[in-house]
Amino acid sequence: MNDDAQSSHGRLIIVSNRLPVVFERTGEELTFRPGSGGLVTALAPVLRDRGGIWIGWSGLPESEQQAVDKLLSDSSVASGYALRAVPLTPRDLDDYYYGFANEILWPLFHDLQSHCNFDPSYWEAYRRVNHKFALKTKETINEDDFIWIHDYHLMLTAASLRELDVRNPLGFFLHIPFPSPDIFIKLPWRFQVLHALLSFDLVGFQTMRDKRNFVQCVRMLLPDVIVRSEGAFHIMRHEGNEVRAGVFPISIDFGEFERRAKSEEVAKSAWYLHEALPDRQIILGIDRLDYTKGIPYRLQAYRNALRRYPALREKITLVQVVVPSRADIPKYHDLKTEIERLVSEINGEFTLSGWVPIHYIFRHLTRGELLGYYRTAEIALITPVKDGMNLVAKEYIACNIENNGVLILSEFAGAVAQLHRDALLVNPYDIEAVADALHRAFMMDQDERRERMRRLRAVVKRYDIYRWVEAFLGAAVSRHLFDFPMIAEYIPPEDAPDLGVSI
Ligand code: GDG
Repeated sequence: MNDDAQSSHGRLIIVSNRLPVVFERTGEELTFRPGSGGLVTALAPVLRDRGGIWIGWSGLPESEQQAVDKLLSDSSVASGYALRAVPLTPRDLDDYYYGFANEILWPLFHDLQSHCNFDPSYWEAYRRVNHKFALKTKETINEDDFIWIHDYHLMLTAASLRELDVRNPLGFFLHIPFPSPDIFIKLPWRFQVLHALLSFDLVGFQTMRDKRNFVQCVRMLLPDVIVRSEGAFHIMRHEGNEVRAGVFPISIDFGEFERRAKSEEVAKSAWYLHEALPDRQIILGIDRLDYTKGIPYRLQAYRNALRRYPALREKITLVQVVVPSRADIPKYHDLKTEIERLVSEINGEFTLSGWVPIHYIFRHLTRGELLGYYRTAEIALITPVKDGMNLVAKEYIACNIENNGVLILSEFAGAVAQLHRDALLVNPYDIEAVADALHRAFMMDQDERRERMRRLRAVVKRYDIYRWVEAFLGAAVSRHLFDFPMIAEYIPPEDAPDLGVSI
């Protein structure tokens, strides 16, 4: 164990696939700057106050590892907490990250098993790399540190740590959905993954449905495990270990989004965006390029709305931002081609002089641009076919400081569990229903918009990212079970058949 850590105790060790910083090399000089995600914003103060270390891959090739290690050991004091990099070889990256994580776990856990490539060599790499993360963690920690491991890339790390005789308390949070038993059993390594998850002390999910799926998988595949429920938690006894499973819906730094949305810079950018699209409502879609985000169905729904509701023509504009992602994977390339074909078909069918129905943007927006769109759009159209949470929905709400926006939200986004009362809910596969919701949002009067948005803002403000961190860490250290509020059962709309879905 690390000598310089001996004097401190009870620190927080975060382990995730990537470090929360961006490295930049200019000639001889290697530098890094903090990343901008909500997770790092929320965890940084805790890491600083309590002392802590973040362990993850640097994003750079192995040849840079010495330079990265040197830079990180020199800068640990300046950032208030230390960073430690796990070296990954090009083969690790291909087979563990692109392979097992992105070609198996990502599609399977989003219910898209037909997208999976169950290549056995990926499993070997996944085990090997999870072990590498465990070795780096072991060499970094102190006896009484709490270790919090994040996401689907690292589901075996606790089991490796236990094999390495690490006895520290171990927490895990899954950012993506956990699939139902019918889907999970298709994973050739289902027993190993489930066993490994039972090596943690606390396992956190985004929604009740994810937790329920996990518990059902354990009951079905590992009948020797004793499962009981206690308050909001399920407790599983397995080989002398007791694992608690709970629900912790992740959120955003509401105050920071709201503050920045009110700034002069964002107000100006919002004004210019609308000035360029006068007398019409802006419908905003913002997604990473990913087949889980339901972009082709959304475009078809938009076309359906323009066909069935001619009054919408020239009165609405869809701004669809697609952020490039995982471009090396062929499925993602095909998706981009499909999106661009649909955009050009729809623009070809409906464009009139002075009106283009879809503004398509394929690039990463600056934070200022993103907030400008959030603030100015009258309608957010968020229709993933499956999503762990969907932070874009919460960010849109936080930035809607004029209280005049309408959120159209997929029934299959985790966010629906908290936002279902005041968003317009849609089944993203039902393009006519999404078209109807667009029409309804367009027609909604200001009073109804204000009431709905006011309540949505109150929910996101109350249950922000700080509350999430507090809830997870509270549950991890306390023998008292922490019951996270605001988890609603999702009831499908009255006129829909009862799907028996609870989220
Ligand atoms: C995983 C789960 C879960 C997007 N475009 C731009 C941009 N963004 C930022 C947004 C938001 C983030 O990216 C996307 O967050 P999501 O939650 O929508 O999705 P994933 O990246 O898939 O994340 C997801 C999440 O983990 C947290 O647990 O909600 O379900 O899949 O923060 O603001 N940021 C900038 N320019 C862009 O163009 N600057």
